Amino acid sequence: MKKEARYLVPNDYMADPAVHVFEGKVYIYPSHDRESGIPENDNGDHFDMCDYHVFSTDDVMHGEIKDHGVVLKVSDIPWAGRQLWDCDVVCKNGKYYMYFPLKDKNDIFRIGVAVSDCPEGPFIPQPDPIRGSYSIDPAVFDDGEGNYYMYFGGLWGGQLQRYRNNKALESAAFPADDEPALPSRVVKLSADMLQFAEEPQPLIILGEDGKPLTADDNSRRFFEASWMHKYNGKYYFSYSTGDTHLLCYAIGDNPYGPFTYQGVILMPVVGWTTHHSIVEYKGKWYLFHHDCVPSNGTTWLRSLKVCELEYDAAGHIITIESK
Ligand code: FUB
Repeated sequence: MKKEARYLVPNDYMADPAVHVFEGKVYIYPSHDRESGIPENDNGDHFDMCDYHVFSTDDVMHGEIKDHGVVLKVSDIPWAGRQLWDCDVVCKNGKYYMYFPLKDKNDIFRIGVAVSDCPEGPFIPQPDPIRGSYSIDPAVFDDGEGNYYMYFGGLWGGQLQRYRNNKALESAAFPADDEPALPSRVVKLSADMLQFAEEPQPLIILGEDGKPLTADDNSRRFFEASWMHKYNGKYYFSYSTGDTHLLCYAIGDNPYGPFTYQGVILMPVVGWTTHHSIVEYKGKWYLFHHDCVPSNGTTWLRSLKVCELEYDAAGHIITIESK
């Protein structure tokens, strides 16, 4: 289905939107793309972002998008190396916790936490990354019952292929084509929101045959950009397939899964990466994502977009072809 879409920040390059409703307003936490001059490669070195802005609105399709300015930057973070990629923010007991992936001084992605008293920041970083954290794209889900789960991981430049059972390998290893694909991870956060409460667990996506999707199933297997939302009592895990440029989803009965593959949310857009969040606001559902139309296809200069998202009567997401 073709959907009317809106570019949210036409005067700057913003990507990877994590979006939540806090205090009755929509808050957008994107990556802030920039032209660093670093050549494009499979490690994603050209995505050399160094700060975050926060945006808010009370009318997603037509209202003012307020820019709250820079809320965290690489130079504020004691353990920083480079590359602030996709972040997410969650609220617990009136405090706001921003989770962000960043390469440390050894060029290894870790996940850090920064804290604020309000949704628009600024966010004050903790002195060290989360113990035992690795890879990229943290998305945090509040189950409404006092539990907060982080979903994370990303292949290639996201370094997930360097880990098995939460331990670093001597060197990166991909499964054989007919073996289960590398999974995203899910982990419950500690009561103080600053650490993992348990060992991260693999998030398994099953095909219609009840077997895990295999590594060669490039148009369905997980690549990066985890997101979790709940609809009609079911848990919807959504993600990017990376090199096949789709946003897909799978449904489960609890936050840990397993999840069963359902279909495509968004067909490929202009640009290599695809990344999103799904949020309900004032009775409507929205898909926030990015594309590279305004930068004439420059893959590392992405622009934030939003359109409405709909479900059919059975709870399936109707596939969107962005305009
Ligand atoms: O923005 C850098 C990376 O590109 C993100 O972490 C990925 O999800 C992809 O959008």
